[in-house]
Amino acid sequence: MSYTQIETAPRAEIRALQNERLRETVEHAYENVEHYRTALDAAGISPAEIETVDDLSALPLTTKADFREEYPDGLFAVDDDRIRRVHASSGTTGNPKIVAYTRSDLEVWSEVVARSLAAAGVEPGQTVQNGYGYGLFTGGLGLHYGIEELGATVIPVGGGQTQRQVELLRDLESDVLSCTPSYSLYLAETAAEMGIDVADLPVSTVLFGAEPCTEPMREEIESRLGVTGIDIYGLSEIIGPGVSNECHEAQDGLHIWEDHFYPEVIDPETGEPLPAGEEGELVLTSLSKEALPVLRYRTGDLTTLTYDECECGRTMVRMDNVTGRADDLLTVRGVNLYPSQIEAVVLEFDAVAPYYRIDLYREDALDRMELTIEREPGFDGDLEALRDRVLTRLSNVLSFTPDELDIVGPGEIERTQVGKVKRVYDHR
Ligand code: DLL
Repeated sequence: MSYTQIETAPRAEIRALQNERLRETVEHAYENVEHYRTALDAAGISPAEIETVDDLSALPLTTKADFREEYPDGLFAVDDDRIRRVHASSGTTGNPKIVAYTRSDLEVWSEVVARSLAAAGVEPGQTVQNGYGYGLFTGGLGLHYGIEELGATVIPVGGGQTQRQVELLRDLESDVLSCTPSYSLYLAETAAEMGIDVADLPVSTVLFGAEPCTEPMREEIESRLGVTGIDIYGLSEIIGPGVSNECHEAQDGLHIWEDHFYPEVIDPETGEPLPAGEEGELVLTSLSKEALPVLRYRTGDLTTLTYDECECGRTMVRMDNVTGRADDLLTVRGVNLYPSQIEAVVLEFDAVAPYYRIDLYREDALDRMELTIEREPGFDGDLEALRDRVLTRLSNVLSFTPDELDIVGPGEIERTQVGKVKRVYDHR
């Protein structure tokens, strides 16, 4: 069941609403944000020329660098007294991106998160243990208010305190756990150490997001925790979690709540728009934001759009699960590959646990990659033979083998207990 009527509306109705909201958004951004006024003037475009979403590609793209340059509030489009909340997203370099919300923005946010939960199969009256960090990160509070909006009960546990989380999950009998995919596995592992099998607990859904999760990783989560794993996507600059969500009926791509966020996919090299069905960088335009309207924002996330009908009945466009970012691309001795490709290969092996790290070095002007994986606690086979099989498989699938492959014992790869998992350590 969808949460709002618009999710299943005829495409023409969605398109008409997008066009109307786009005109308002462009006008609002141009009138109230100097950055957009300057950018549109420089491109020789007046807001009146943007009549429909088909005209969008004429507008300049907005980047993470623009957010940094306009730190802290240069992109805000309303007076301070209309702002009700601020969040921040810390990148790896430079200033954090500060984002702001009016009362109306917060209402929209709660609604799109409620829609996301409903798409995930969460029902009013159920209980959700929210393990996303509270504070400046959008995950905790973003999920929190959406859970309440849906009419479910929220357990606002936040990140960390894993033993306590396990006890709460057991004692309060939560139906849903929301947290990063890597944390859900860590929680299951901690539970096992406490003598508790999460698969025996009532929790039936993990709503995971904030970091990539490949299909083999999802399968690990589903089998270890005895749950359905549903992917939730979003980013602070656009609103936070709740930009798109998988439906539990199909588990086949994430419906973008496109009456609020208009998606395009571009070629990350040339910036040219790509047709549906082709993979590229996701670009999003907010359609209803007041405090921080965003025009054609380059997310850095790689995906593909499909407008094919979905078995759940929603007519809103779907995006593929994001397993890589344009800037995650590793170039090692001239070979290009994404960490997710390595993850997908190593997790094919039952003997390999869902933890790994990639270390990159440069020695004598040559790149060197060390891959560390972890064996399953129950594995007592021949480690050398396992190494050979993993290396052969990497070579067959990716035409690449790391310079060194270490297989360490259970628990030896450091776990991420709060925030997003880090798997690549580039020492070059
Ligand atoms: O991570 C918002 C969020 C919180 C989403 C909780 C889902 C659940 P930021 O910290 O601004 O916001 O980071 C946004 O994280 O551009 C992606 O690269 C990555 N990301 C978010 N969701 C997913 C996902 C939150 N489901 C950045 N799959 C995005 C893969 C994701 N990557």
